[in-house]
Amino acid sequence: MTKPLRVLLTGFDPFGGESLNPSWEAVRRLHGHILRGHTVVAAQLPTCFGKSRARLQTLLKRQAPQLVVCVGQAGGRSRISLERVAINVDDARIPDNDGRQPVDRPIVRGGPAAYFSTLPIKAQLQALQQAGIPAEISQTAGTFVCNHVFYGLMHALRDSPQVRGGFVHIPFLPQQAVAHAGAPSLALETIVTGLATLIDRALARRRDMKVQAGATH
Ligand code: PCA
Repeated sequence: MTKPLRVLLTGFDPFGGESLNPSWEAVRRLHGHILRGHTVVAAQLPTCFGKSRARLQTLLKRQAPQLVVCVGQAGGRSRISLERVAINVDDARIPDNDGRQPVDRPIVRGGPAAYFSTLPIKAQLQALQQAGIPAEISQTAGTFVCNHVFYGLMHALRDSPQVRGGFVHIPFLPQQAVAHAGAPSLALETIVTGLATLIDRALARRRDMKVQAGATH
């Protein structure tokens, strides 16, 4: 039997007084979609240090995906942000959804200072721009739960170079921006199309990689 091809796409539950999280609203709309022969599995992570990473580990084991894209809300940003790097520190400005607020704590004791995303972020940026969707490369995913999950993901994938993974931050939805004067927002449909576009680009690159690998043998 051939292995099922899967993309794991995660979003978070609401935090910081919001009634929704655009990351979950967007990823759940892609659940079950087939992209380049891969079934998208959307799952929600709690906005909690520790628990979020544990849930992600379980999902990685259960789904054995070929590609993993974790998505989170970055209120105040105006574009889809393709994160370049995850750093080994938890440093929370506000409590998480369990009331925990770690300060200057390593995520993995003795782990590397940082991991790079293994998503083709420059190719994805280009694809998003060509589709008319505002996007950017971001050099920091912060030090809250999103960076925690991103670092946990890349640590979990460190010995699985065939599985690509990374993190994407998205702006508020327009209905959230109503309560935040001056905050930029993106429509849900734009974000959903953006995520599908960047997943498609990453899967196209996987095929390129395989063709290249095949050519050298
Ligand atoms: N954004 C937070 C955590 C959950 C989310 O959606 C962050 O940027 O860390």
